[in-house]
Amino acid sequence: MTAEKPEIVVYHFAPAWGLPTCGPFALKLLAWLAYHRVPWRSAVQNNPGKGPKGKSPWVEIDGETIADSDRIIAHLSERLGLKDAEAGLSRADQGIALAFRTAFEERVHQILEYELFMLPEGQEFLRGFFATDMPKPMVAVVFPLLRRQFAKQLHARGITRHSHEEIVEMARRQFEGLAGLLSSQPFICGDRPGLADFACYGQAALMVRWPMKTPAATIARQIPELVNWCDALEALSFADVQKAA
Ligand SMILES: N[C@@H](CCC(=O)N[C@@H](CS)C(=O)NCC(=O)O)C(=O)O
Repeated sequence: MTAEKPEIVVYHFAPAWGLPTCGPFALKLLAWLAYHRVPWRSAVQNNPGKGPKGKSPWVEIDGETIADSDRIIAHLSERLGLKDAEAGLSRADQGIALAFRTAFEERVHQILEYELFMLPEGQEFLRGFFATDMPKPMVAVVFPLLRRQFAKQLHARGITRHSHEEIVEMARRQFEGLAGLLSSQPFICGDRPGLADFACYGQAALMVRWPMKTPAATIARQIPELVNWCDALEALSFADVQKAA
């Protein structure tokens, strides 16, 4: 294991809503890097198709390309000898943290994409977002195709087999579950944020911070534990962040 600082370039969706990216898995990774004061260079890339797994984010580390936020974090933790707060938990609590973060990411990511691609407020944001990369007449052609692709994907993944009210209820349960974990300690992993915090933060913070009045995001913003936890994690990570040039 070497403690030498690698050259890291992170390919991620563009910033939005005061956050360094509007991609949930990229936000998890950037918050983790910033918290551990690992310098990185930002490369905005709004087309996930350019990455090796067709998903955002991915990184180049000393010229080697690695995709998937969990794999990137595992690689860098090993290489830089970084110990996660989860390592201090009992084996049983490590299992619970892993189960919670995996379920939260899978479920809330679907809800987040549902609000962005299926609801009018989200669609309006996305049209504007794509217009920063392509001429408006092209957005008018590309966006409906993309929306159709996501509609199929969300149906295949299961979320849109539920009614709108059922989806909103699922969001409420996820956010209240997280708030429950945060009711007796500042972070899911205890006094310090760990992998479960960064993973859940990536999904939840976008909804807490975006100004759109979509129903799941509105619920998230009304839960004080969630908002305070986002504030605390951001203060530890993004305040005084050391980026590579
Ligand atoms: N397991 C991956 C998930 C990455 C992911 O799903 N990224 C989404 C953006 S939030 C994506 O690129 N979606 C594009 C698509 O599915 O076409 C990770 O942790 O990095």
